[in-house]
Amino acid sequence: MTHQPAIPTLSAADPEIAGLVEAEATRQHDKVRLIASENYVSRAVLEATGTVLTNKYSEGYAGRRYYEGQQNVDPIERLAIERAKAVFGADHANVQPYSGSPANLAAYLAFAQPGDTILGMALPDGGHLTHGWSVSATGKWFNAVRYGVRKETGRVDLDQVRDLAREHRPKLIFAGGTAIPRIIDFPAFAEIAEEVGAVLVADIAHIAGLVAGGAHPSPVGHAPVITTTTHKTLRGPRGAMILTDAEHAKAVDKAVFPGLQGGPHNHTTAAIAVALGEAARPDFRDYAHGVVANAKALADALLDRGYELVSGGTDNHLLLVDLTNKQVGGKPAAQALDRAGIELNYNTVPFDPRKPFDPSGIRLGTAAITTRGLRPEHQPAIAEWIDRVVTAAAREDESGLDTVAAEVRELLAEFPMPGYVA
Ligand code: DSN
Repeated sequence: MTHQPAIPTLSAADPEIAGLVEAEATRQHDKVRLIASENYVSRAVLEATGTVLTNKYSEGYAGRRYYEGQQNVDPIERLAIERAKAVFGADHANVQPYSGSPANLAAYLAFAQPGDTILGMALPDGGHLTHGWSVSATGKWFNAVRYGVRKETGRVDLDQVRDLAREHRPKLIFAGGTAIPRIIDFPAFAEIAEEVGAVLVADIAHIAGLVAGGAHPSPVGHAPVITTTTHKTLRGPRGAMILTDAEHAKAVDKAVFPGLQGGPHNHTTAAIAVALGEAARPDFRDYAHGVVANAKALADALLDRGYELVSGGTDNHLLLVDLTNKQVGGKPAAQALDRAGIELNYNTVPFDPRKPFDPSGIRLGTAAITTRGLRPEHQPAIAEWIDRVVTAAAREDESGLDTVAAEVRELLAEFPMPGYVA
């Protein structure tokens, strides 16, 4: 038994599922987890997600529900809301969106009509599917115009954002994405949105924990609508929130329920409240700054080994590595790294000549390894492992991967994982 909290009843009732859960706990323990959107939640958050709150329906909002029996759920949701408002300094919070994509859909439903023009970051440049990419409902049901990054700098091209906004007069402008290694200039986006009369939606899913911990500038006061998942750098359960100013609160609440969703997932709401309680503590500020320090140290160590980073480095938790000069695609590199105990994802890089399913890059993030307790002095070793494996992948040589995996396990054995006991 390795999973914590222990799962003896599940093991007896359904050994097949329990075995896979145990194996996943071990897998998460034994790998350097560098997927930029993942983390390790605390044991308190894990416990909250596994409670009887999952049995309860609560359509509506606290004090205005469509089902009886909300004596405990109402205060839980109110606590989550109050903690979200306090952590981020927002006027209003809705903690019911099931995840990041539904949270973004709520912004569309609240402030645009099908066929309206919206402006978002192109997916291959670092945006998200729900910022209007063609295969997403948001790209099919809205007239999506897309901005990107400058080729010379790899940074968001704010001149292009302004030009496109002036030309197309979008209803919504999305700032944020999934592969942006640099600080997002929320005041600049706000100025553009104000000029063209658009609602600025800051999607801070990746950086929410950094914002909460003071390691990235906050969009509050610049973007009237802020969407975020709760499970990335914020280190909560899988879920989402929308923060708004007072003016946009009612429309967002109506869009989430009854516009898009039925009953909120109350066990998730409780776990979000627990995670926000953790994010309000002073040690979370150390965590957020530690995430950035680790990312910068990993970036420096990879640059020293001749790796090309989009934008030349990082300001946050995330690195985007272009492997073109290493003569290997992102996918075979990511697969070899996973076999060697280093888990990340292959990713397009801006202006990628290769296909999204076989792109030129890999994306790395330091949220999970920082939770685990790794520090900047550990990053050169991680970069050295990455280099050994990428070099081997370029030669299609698998012989050294098990050795790297063993070295990874040896290092990680010193760093306890919440949710696992050896
Ligand atoms: N899947 C998330 C990520 O990895 O960034 C975005 O939805």
